[in-house]
Amino acid sequence: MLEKVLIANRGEIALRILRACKELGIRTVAAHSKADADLMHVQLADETLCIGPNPSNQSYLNIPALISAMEVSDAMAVHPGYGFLAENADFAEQVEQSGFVFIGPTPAVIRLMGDKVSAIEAMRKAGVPTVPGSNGSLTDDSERTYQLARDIGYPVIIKAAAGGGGRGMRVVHNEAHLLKAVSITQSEAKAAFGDATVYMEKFLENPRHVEVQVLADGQGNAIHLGDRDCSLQRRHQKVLEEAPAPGISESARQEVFEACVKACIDIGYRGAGTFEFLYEDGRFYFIEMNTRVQVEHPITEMITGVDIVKEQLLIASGQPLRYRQEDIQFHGHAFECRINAEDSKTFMPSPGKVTNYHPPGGNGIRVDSHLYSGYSVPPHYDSLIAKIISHAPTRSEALARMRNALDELIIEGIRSNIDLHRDLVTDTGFEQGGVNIHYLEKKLGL
Ligand code: MV4
Repeated sequence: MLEKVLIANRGEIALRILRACKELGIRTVAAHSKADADLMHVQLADETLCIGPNPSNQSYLNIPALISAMEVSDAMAVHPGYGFLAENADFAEQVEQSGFVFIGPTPAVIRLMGDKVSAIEAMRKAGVPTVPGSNGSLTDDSERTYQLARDIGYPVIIKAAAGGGGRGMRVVHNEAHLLKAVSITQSEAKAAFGDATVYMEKFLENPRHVEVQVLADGQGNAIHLGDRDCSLQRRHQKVLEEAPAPGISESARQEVFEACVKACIDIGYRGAGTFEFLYEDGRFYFIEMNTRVQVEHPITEMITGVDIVKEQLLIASGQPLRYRQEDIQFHGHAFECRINAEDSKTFMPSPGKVTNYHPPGGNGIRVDSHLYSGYSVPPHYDSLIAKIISHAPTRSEALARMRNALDELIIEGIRSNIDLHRDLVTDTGFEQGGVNIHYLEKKLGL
């Protein structure tokens, strides 16, 4: 078992990781920036280390500072959480080369999935359904590019191989705009990621974002924990998620689940991971794999009873997966509202002191948050301050519990997007279930 883990993150996920460590009797080291000394998990950790000044590139993204912190504190392993260095293969590699454990997949697998062209190729080989596309990167042979787009059929989308999460993409509606779009995406990709490689896919006009959670031990065992619908998003930021994804046939989902599990075995996956799909007209199309724990993991925990972060720690300690697929039973429905320190209407960040905080409670309500009355939300990092999670036997009951929870929630002193969530959970389209990725932006008039 890992004896001491360094938490290389902040906010609610750092607290989430700390709680899982404590449950397993693992000692914790909170590595934090100067501004973050008063974070909840820093106060609860066995040891704390300030790793640098406030800007994240000098603290939470500072690889030498984190490795030094592991050496100084004699931590055996590092949990990267999400964001920051969680999907940085170079960080994972340096952690391993320094003799420590990176809680996540191997550097090679992070790299394979970080390059979207190689990720899609690996998935296609494993039998995971992908979007019709270039099956590889585009070349400078413009005739071939034209022919590819004709074969795929317009509209097509040009994406950066090093992109992902909505960065570095361009939709093309006809031949006249194709080559220009390719060259612009290439130069943007080169500037943003240092890699000009791009690929082409059929552009799906009205898909849903449905993702599949997996766990694997890197020893030949892998399971899935079902799916989540994350279609309610604004500018590629998820706002409200649910599990399972509503209105998808049991046969379609079982087929995709089995393909994901097989792919995990094929690529030697280790740890928690998420397969992202677009879902349209009854079909799944793989787009990306996330090689980290995700913000929305609690809704899967609620419907499966599996503690995903605890399993990450057990897997990293070298234990074989302690669940087989038949051990996993799905119970009910769960929602997650992401509460951000931002204005409900303008989405402007609203850092500052929380003068009064009252979290909701009751049957089937979980709150993952580092907030406390008197805490100051710093301006340097992302604005997620709380996740309100509801669970109940049916979708409509889970939604009713969420409405109550949002009514009870009080956060004063800063602005938050609670009112946006109150609006969403009473939206008739959302209540019906199965809205697509454009629904929220259309509702907001964007
Ligand atoms: C697409 C697509 C339509 N067709 N790919 C955006 C984020 C990145 N993960 C992939 N994205 C998309 N890829 C094809 N072939 C539409 C999107 C997309 C999107 C996807 C998921 C959730 C929200 C989105 C919002 C806009 C566009």
